[in-house]
Amino acid sequence: MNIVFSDEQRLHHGRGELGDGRLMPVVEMPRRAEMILARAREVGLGEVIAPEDYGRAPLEAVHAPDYLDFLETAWNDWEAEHGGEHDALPLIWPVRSLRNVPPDHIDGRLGYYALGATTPITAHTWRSATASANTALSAAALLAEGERAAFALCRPPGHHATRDQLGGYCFLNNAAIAAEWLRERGSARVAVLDVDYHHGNGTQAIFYDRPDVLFISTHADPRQEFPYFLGYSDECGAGAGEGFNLNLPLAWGSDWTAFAPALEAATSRIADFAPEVLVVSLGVDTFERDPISRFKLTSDAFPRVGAKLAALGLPTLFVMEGGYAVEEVGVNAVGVLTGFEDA
Ligand code: Q9C
Ligand code: ZN
Repeated sequence: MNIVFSDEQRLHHGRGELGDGRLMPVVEMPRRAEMILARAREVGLGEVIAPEDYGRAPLEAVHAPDYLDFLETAWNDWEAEHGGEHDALPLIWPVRSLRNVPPDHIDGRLGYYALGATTPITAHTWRSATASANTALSAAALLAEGERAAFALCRPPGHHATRDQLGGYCFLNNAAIAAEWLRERGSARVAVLDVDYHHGNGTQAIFYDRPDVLFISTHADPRQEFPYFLGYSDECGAGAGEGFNLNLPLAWGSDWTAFAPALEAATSRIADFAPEVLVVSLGVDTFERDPISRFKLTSDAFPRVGAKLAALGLPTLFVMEGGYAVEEVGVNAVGVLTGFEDA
C-alpha cells in the first residue's frame, strides 16, 4: 500500500511537555515519523507520496472556525507576549466553577482551546498540523480512487483533538477529517476503529450523535489512564447516534490474551455495521516497552492486528496516531500494515 507523508510534518518539535510536576522532554518527536518511514521503505511497503493541499473546507467540516483561527495565530500571539524562547502551554482552564468563554489574552485562550498541558505549540505547529491533516486527506483520496488500502503517516497525531480543543499531542483530528471527507465524497457509512493505547476522545466526541459514522475504541481504562474523563464503556452515542459508539476499555497490564477478544468484539461490530470504508486510528503505544503506556503487546502482535483487520475485506485507511518507543515504532507500525497485506 502507498504511504502519504510530507516533509512539513517534521517541523513541529516541542521543547517540553508538563508531566510528573515538571517540564519533561517530549515523546511525540519527529524521529518517530523517520523511523516509520525508514521501516516502510525497508520492507518495500509502497510508494511514498507527498500530500495535496485540501485547503480549509475539510478542516472546517470537523473543527470550529474560531479554533482553527486560534491554532493558526497562537504562536504569533504567544511570541508577542512571552517571546519565542519557550513553547506555548496552557495553565488555566474553564473548569466547572468558571465560565466557558474565550478571553482575549493568549494565556486565557490557550486554556480555552486546550484540554491538557502536555501539548506544546511551537513556531511550526500550524504548518505541521495542517500538513498532517492533508496527509490523511490525500490517503483517503487514494481509497476514493479505488485503492484497497493506504497509509497516512500522520504526525502530529490527531485523535485527542476535539471540534475546538487540542490535547494529548494532537491539534487537528486527522482520522475524523478523513472520515468526514469520505462521507461527503459518497461513502454512506464509515467505521472508525481506534486501536491506540489511549481513548480517542476527540473522534468519539466529533461523531457522538451520528449514526453514519461508527466509532469504536480499544484503550487503557480511563479510570487509570489519560484522557481520564472520557472512554468509559457506558458511552454508547447520543440521539440518532445512539448505538454507534463502542468503547472497549482494558486494564493496565493487558497483553495479547486480553487485547485479542476486544479486537474481535470491535471487528464483529464493524461487520454488522457494514461500512463502505474503514478508517483505523493506528497507535502502537500498546507495545510492552512504550515509555508512557502500560499494555504488554509484543512486536509479533501487530501483524496479527493487521491480519484481523484485513479479514473484514473493507477498503481501509490507516491513520498514524501514537507510539513512543522510538526504536521500535517503525517495526510495530509497519508490522500492522504488512500483517494486513499478507493476510
Ligand atoms: N507523562 C497519543 O498517543 N499524557 N497521545 C502523557 C506522560 C498524554 C498520548 C503523560 C498522552 C497523550 C496520540
Ligand atoms: Zn496514544
